[in-house]
Amino acid sequence: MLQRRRFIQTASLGLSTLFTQNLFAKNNAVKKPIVISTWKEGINANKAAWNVLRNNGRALDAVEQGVMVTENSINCCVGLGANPDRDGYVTLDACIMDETGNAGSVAAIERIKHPISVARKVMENTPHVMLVGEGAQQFAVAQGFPMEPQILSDSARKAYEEWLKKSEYKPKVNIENSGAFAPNKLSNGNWNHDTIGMVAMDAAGNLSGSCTTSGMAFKMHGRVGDSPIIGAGLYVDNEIGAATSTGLGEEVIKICGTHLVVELMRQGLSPEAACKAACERIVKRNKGNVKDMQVGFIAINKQGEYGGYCIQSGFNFAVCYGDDHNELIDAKHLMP
Ligand code: SD4
Repeated sequence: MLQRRRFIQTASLGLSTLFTQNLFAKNNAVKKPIVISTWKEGINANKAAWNVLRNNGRALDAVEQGVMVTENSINCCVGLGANPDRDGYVTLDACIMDETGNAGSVAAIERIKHPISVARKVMENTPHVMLVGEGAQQFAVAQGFPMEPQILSDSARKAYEEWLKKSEYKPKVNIENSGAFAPNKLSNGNWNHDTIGMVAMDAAGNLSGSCTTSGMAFKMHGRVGDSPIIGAGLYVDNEIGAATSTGLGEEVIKICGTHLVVELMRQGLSPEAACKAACERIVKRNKGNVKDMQVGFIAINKQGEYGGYCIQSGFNFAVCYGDDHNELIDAKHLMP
């Protein structure tokens, strides 16, 4: 009798363990490490981040080194080669956040090649979160970053000269540029973008994120968008997930976009559903008048699930995980 009871106990224990393990495998198959980033430039940025992650590196190092590739790229409008503001100055914004919830940010910084690394120094070496303009530049120099010459890249100079003819500031969907011409169109026909946002989870299961941009081309001097704002362009909560954004920054700031995405994931939404809900919030706030407005969000959660969503078609993001799998995915969009 005793033996039979013990058998039943063991059998039921076995079954429930098996059941839990199956459920775990199905619902909680943690995909890590993993890195995702905005736009096509994300593919190259992911490669650098992946080098860190696949060698058991820290997500924070991965997201810094990943977006530095884009800041360095001459063919991309993220770093110093980017289009200037309406007064002819290239001003850059960036922020970074680690697994402990620490954050650093710089805005409207000029003549510094890697704003993302300055943002990291703000996080690690100051009691502050954000430095702007001249103060950010002074800090960067004090930390050993060289001041680069104040010159526009060839493509930026041409675009600026063209823009000056009409001097119209009118953001265009998926171009983040101004006027009827499209100076960000590359010779290979692809669009170029002025922001990269990246979020990653390392092998230890820790999350971090980064975002860096030249902001909207031909913006007012001093204008700062969502990208360096913690909770707008980037948010990381190591218990839940991480999100970043791109597109018309003013709209992202008004809904605290990435903080919203992470909080929606906390309530149980998948990364894609959370990104979609944040896009819907923008559309609703604008009473559906979003014809000329693009915003895209991407996110990962603690289970290593990822997703993205945007308002208009045309936004894509790069996802890298597993066996060096690095793929560009077209985000689903709200508007037809
Ligand atoms: C900004 N969100 O400054 C940025 C622009 C952007 O691709 O994402 N461009 O508003």
